Amino acid sequence: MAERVPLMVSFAILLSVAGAFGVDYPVQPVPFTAVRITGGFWEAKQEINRTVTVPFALQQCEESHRLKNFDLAAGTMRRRAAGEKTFQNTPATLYPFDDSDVYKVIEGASYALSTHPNAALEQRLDAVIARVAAAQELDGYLYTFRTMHPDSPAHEWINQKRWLNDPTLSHELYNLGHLYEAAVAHFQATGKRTLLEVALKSAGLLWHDFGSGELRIAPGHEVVEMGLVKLYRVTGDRRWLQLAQVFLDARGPGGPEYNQRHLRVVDQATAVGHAVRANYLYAGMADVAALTGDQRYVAAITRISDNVTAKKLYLTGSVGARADGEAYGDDYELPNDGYNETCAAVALMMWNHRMFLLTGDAGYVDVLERSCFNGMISGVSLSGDRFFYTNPCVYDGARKNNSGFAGRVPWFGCACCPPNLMRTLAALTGYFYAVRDDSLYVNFFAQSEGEVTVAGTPVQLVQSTDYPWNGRVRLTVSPRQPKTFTVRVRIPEWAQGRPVPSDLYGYDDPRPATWSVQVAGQPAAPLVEHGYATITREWHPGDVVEIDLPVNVRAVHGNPQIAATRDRIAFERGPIVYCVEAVDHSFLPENLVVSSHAKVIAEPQPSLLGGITVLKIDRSDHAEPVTAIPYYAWNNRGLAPMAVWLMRR
Ligand code: FUB
Ligand code: ZN
Repeated sequence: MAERVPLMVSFAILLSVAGAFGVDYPVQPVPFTAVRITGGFWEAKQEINRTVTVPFALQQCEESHRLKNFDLAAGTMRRRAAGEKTFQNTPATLYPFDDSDVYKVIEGASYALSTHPNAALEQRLDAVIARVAAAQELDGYLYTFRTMHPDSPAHEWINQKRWLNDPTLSHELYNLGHLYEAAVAHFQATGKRTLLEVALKSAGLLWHDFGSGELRIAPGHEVVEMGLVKLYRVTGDRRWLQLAQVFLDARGPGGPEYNQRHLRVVDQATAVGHAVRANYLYAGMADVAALTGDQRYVAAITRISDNVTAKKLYLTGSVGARADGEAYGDDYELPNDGYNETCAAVALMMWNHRMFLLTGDAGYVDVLERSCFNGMISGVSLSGDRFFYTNPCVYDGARKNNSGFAGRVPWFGCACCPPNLMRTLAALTGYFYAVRDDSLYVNFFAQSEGEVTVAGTPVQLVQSTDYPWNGRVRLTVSPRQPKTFTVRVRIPEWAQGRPVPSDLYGYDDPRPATWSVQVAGQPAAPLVEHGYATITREWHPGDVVEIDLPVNVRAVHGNPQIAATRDRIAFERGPIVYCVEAVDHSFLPENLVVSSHAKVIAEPQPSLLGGITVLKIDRSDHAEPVTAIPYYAWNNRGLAPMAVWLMRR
């Protein structure tokens, strides 16, 4: 098997052949609407998301009064227009960024509408959008906390003047970033321009206020950059792309690390500060780099990504170790009780996906997959209506670490995570495939059907698999007519003998799994390039690629520089990280001693926790083996201690 080329080198190689960089991503994602999940692991999760989480989140926006804030803002404008010059309302919720939750819920619900048209849901969104639109000021300004209470700041984070406190905490631009993403999602789902017009009016105001470059405001919480890029993509209006760049270039030097204003973005080299902000920034830089061709952004985010993958990533694919500032820690600062906000995992997925689109390197998708199966979906209960804000690797059974609560809860005062998860799951199939020229990238393994265009030819793709419980995947490739192109099948890093593309974690037995690929019934010996098994041939309708990625149980150790994992052992199987939960045992999981050579058996349990494979870890000195469950499924059977990293003997 070919060695993976280091990321910087691979990017340089790619640039020499990628004509499209500067026009868009060299690798183009296949939209989520072109791929349908037809069974298996993700079908259950996506169905719960669509049928439970989406309506639940809409209801929470109502009950928590986030929607009422829009009514209050509209009410103030109405009463003042009618002559009550001093009338104002008091916000009905705690935070000026609460508007953003409504936008994220609209976005996620719109994705669900795209895949499953639903007249009742569409009407419900129409009503929500009408309330949002009514809260927009005449010149396009939209920020309910100010509009409902215009004469003096309604919150200590807000300045009397628009935008001035955005570099610190007002979140005016953060809310708008989520508005723009929602507007594009809603327009694409329904063809309706209702929310899109609100977004465009708002963006017009940004252009008026920031387009000249005179007012230099670095967004205190990034995301407006990605939102503006989406507006650009849907309208073709270059002002929105320019604005995204204006906001990127307004950062640093000399500000706080907390929100990545310490250096100019092109000079940044490590992931610092608030993890969600940071990951949204890096994802936004990738977007702007792809569309403008500015390689300085690419160089910076490649350095930063290398720093995360080599020194700041949890085994579960989570990031943001520190509760203080919800921030990235120092290198190797990865305590087992780390903070690991769900949104940070979502944002890491977005960023890694974009790194893949820039480079065509599977290492980024390996990280994305790890976050997806572990530290991201751990954020939602199997029932779809209870959430984690934090995702630690150890829990004592009592600590109120989940935004002030012990265990999963229905909603939060600061409710960024639930709708972030919801929108991610609703559009998950957008991560499955990608295309570049005459290459098709197969990134996710999941029971599904999709339609893509490769080398100008429509190709139907059908995957049949029980992944992640079983690593056998049958991919049927059916071009409309015989056509030569390359299928690039990701061979995950875990199948090649390493959990992640760095030395941050290792397998006790680092030998690669004996993975194999067969094409049309014949064993293939594909070259592995940038982490992909490459198969170039003339494809005929119904050709079958059989991929076998043996999901052996692997004992994992941490890099010796991670204090928290010294003398500890964790277990994985395929992309799934396991944990031990005290529901299955009477002892404290973190004190559990397991031999490095323990025999471990994987046992499918279709009726446990939505259908999982458990691990039975033998302890020679005890009659009963230890049961380990997938990390993502913990705390679905009540509050109990849990640990990913066990003591090693
Ligand atoms: O600041 C808005 C959101 O609230 C952040 O993304 C989360 O980390 C939480 O602090
Ligand atoms: Zn969050």
